[in-house]
Amino acid sequence: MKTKVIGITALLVTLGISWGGIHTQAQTLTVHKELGNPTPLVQSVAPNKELTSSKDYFATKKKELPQSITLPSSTIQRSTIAADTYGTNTTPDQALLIQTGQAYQGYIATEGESRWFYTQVTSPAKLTSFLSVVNSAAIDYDLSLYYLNEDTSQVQQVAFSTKGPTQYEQLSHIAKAGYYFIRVSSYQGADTTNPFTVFAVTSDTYDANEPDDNPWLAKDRGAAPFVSTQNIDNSFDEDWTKVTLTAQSKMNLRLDNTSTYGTYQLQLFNANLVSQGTLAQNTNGQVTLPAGTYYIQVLAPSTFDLTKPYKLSVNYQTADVSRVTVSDITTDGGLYGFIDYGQGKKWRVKSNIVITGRAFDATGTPVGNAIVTTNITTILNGKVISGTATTDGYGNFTMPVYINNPGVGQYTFQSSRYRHYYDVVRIQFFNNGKQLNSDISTLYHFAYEIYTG
Ligand SMILES: [Ca+2]
Ligand SMILES: [Ca+2]
Ligand SMILES: [Ca+2]
Repeated sequence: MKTKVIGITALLVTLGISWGGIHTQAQTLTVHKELGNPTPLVQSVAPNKELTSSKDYFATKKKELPQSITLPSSTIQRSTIAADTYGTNTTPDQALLIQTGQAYQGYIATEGESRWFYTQVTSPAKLTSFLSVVNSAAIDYDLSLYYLNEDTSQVQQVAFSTKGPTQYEQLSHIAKAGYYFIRVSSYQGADTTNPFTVFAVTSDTYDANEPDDNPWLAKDRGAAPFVSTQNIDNSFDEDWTKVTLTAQSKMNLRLDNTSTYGTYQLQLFNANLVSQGTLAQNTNGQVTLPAGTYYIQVLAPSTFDLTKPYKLSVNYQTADVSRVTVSDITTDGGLYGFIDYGQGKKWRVKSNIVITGRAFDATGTPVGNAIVTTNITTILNGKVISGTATTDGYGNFTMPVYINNPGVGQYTFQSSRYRHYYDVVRIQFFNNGKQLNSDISTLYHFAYEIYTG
């Protein structure tokens, strides 16, 4: 076995030297992902684009590529190759060496052909490979990764990415030291004018969910709520999660990121890999989704921070909210209280307030994981102040609201030594865009006071 290992290593080194300068053209390309212009996920909107399509992308099996290929020993000593404009690396034994971190371009001349590349991983690492494809609905190239078993001279498939036309392919694999073969294959069409670009990069550190760079590698969370703490370990890293809903559900999504260097984005896909929308970091999103399989992708569109993990939280609202009750509203200004200035008992507020309450469905059962929003309509210029909160498992919510608009003092109240000026302002509550019944509908918005002696 020992001699065989040396023999193959020597072969690869030979290939690298004799072919590397001729056919593998390291490009100083700026490789970037075409992320398209997906629409933001907006709370209370159910995008569900093209869900009526009966064709489940993942149920449509593409023809299988071989799981393992034995390198023919007769070609090992071959030292010359025929010139071919579009590359002769059509089989693994003719694979071209690529260096990690560099992008290479190539062409596929005939539908069904492949172009093979290989790279050496010198110590265990996460290996990420990316394929930018020809932007044509008639051309579908796929990407797969094989590990060279030096004992058997077989290359064995360890990962693949087989999305549809115009979609880039990406995969990741926790790699041992050794040789990895990257296959770009034509599932449909070919193009000798527009090249593909293939790229491989290694990461020394990575999160525990890796490899998870595409829907086939996605972590399966079923229908259960979850919180996933992960990081983006290179600018191409994508972290995919699969969820399966057994009934129509209101899904809450949130991507928390405290890094000041990296900016992340969440995108939700249906089973056909059609985007349902994107969600910026540190914002709440809720979508109503029919039963089915969905994929959540987290990536860094511009900058990433290896050292600061992000937190992806997904849970499901348990029922439709019908009403809320408010048990407390704290405020700044020494004005806390549920008082009566003359228009009935109301909570008095100034600017920094916290509303504590609970959400219920039509039968009076508390609703967990519901996003409750409020609108407070102040008097000055009619400015509407909004707040939002998510209920816990028992329907309780705590909602900070900053009323950044002063009261005008449309009413007065004379106390023993002070005259209070205040407004009576409307407060409303919503869930999924629908106004809720609530036990309060107005607040006293304190403006100022004058000492009257
Ligand atoms: Ca493809
Ligand atoms: Ca990651
Ligand atoms: Ca990943």
